[in-house]
Amino acid sequence: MRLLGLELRRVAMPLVRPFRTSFGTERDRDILLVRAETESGEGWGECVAMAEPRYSPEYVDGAAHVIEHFLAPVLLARPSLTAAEVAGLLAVFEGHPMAKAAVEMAVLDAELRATGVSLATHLGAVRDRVPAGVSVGITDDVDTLLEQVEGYLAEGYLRIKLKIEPGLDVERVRAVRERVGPDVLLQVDANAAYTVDDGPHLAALDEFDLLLIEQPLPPDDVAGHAVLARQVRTPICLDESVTSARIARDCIERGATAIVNIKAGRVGGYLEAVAVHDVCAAAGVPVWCGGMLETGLGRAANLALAALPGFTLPGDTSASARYWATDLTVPFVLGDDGHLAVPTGPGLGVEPLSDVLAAVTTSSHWVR
Ligand code: NPQ
Ligand code: MG
Repeated sequence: MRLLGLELRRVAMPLVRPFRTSFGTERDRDILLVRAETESGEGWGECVAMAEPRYSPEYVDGAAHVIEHFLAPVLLARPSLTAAEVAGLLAVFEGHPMAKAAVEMAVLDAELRATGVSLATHLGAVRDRVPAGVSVGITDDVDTLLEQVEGYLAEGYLRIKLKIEPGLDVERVRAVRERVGPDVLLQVDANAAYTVDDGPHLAALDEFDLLLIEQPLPPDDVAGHAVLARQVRTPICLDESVTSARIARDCIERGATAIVNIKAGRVGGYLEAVAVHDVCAAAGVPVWCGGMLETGLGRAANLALAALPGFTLPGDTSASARYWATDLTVPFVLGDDGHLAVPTGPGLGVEPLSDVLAAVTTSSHWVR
């Protein structure tokens, strides 16, 4: 098919509650959506870059700029294009995985909608529903944290992830574990807030029977994670460090990670995300699907990915209501069993609701 244009559309979405991590507090999302216009119909992509370069070097204005000036021209110059070719064509540019992933997602959605195939089927899904976990931000005090955790458990979430940082870690986890009891699946995410010298301190988390400790050290400290893995009994799970299938294999071989968080935006697209899944499956390493506070578009794609066979742990794929009072798509709702249904329609299986899209759009720019 031929790509005729890419629409770069910005939407402003208020979060239902502030989300604090070790790198900052988010109150609203300023999200870049990419609409691919092709000869055979349109497709949607969502860029997971934040407004500021805190989680990774990418940020939303930068992503829009690199798409407009570098990525789009390469794809628009092709007389015909398939989604499978996008990553290879864009590989001439260094970095910018979230921008590349958003463009590939839009082309892939257009292609699959044109052929009537769901993203889940295309990626190799083996499930029609996935267990829902939830990521709980750092709170001002312990009581608020316990209240939020109990609220999510009452809603039916099957796994709780607590954001931690130095000083707000061991005692917070102790309080939650004491409150929820031994059977609740519990894990923590440090977003790179510690150093390799914190090994003995992080080993104090071992007594709380956590599923994993996510990304304790900076993304480039693979060696440090391998050292840490020998000092703590709780499995280390890398997020920020894993930027490709090749690096996933390297981190596993070096003993730096026993479990992997997969986010398509971080690795340059859903097709590379499948490659990360395959590397981990071959090594016997469990994976789960991360989240980046996506709208229903990115949420739909994450559910398709999370339905692959190697995703044996509940992910950060939560219901729409975890983040939004009004989602951009038909909302994803938690079933009584704490699962979310994998979309079955062509492509993403969802599209923006036109009235909501119009209400939240702050700008639109076509690149042709
Ligand atoms: C993580 N996500 O696993 C990320 C971090 C994160 C659900 O914990 C705006 C956009 C705010 C992306 C805050 C979860 C964000 C963001 C946190 C990602 O590390
Ligand atoms: Mg993380």
